[in-house]
Amino acid sequence: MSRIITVGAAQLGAIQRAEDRLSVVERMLALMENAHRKGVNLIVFPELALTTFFPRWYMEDQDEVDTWFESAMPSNETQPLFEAAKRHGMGFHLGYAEKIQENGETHRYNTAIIVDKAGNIVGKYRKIHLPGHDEFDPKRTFQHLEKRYFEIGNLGFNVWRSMGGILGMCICNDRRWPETFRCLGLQGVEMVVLGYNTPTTNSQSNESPHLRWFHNLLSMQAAAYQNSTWVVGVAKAGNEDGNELMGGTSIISPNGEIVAQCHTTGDELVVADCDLDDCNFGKQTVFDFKRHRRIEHYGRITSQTGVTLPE
Ligand code: CDV
Repeated sequence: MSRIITVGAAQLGAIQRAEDRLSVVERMLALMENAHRKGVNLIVFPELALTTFFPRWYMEDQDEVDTWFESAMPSNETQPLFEAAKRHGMGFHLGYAEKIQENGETHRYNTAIIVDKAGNIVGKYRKIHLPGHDEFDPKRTFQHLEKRYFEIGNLGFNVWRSMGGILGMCICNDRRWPETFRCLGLQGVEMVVLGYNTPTTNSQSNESPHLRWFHNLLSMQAAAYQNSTWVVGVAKAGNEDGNELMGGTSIISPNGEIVAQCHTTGDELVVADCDLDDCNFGKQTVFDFKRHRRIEHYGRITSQTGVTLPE
């Protein structure tokens, strides 16, 4: 039986601070409609897809911060996405800011979900590698306050059997960490879906946009190859209130090759037929973990965070 998932990587262009969720959901529905015409089974939207990338704004008033969070999923505004999934028989991946009550306490996470073609949430991931800082930093040309607004994800790196394969998730900065993908690879992942909001410039250096683009692809392509998995990385791109976010949305094969890529910084859909059986060769040969991994020499990876220098 064929195990092809026709994936739509649905890049979103800029969302200004003043734009509301309804107008963003309208744009997402248009991308779903377009994807449906192209036979897409799974459409992937970016990190924090429903609003502007609000962690660039320093806020002290928690009520104001909370206006950027979803306290229900689906909500009134996002329900149409779930209905479109059912109508089109198309799964989707969505990143959003999650506010949740657990054991009588309020928690806030940078979250992503996989919704199946029946409109059911089948997987949830909460971002683990939160970048940035938690207080206003006057030395930066712009802020990146994820550590202020979100807690570290508490669900670990999981995979789910869905759409005929084994799917995994991570979010933006997680893609730069090989540990992320190896945890998923060790569960046999065949497709990792992820969204990102990556500024075109570095707020702390004069790193070139070219280098930023290169690091984005380098991380995802290496991860795909080293775990023999499809990787679908989807950007929120464009100029949000004067702040540039890079595009580069890509669908990457288990060989690490880019098979489809967006070339604008606006709303754009690229589609690829991803055969999950293409993962088999790498998983059975050079990256057959059971035969080749040498865990007796990997202790530092889980026992140490910072660098220990030699004497
Ligand atoms: N949203 C992100 O996680 N962005 C980071 C930036 C801060 C470098 C990223 O890794 O792309």
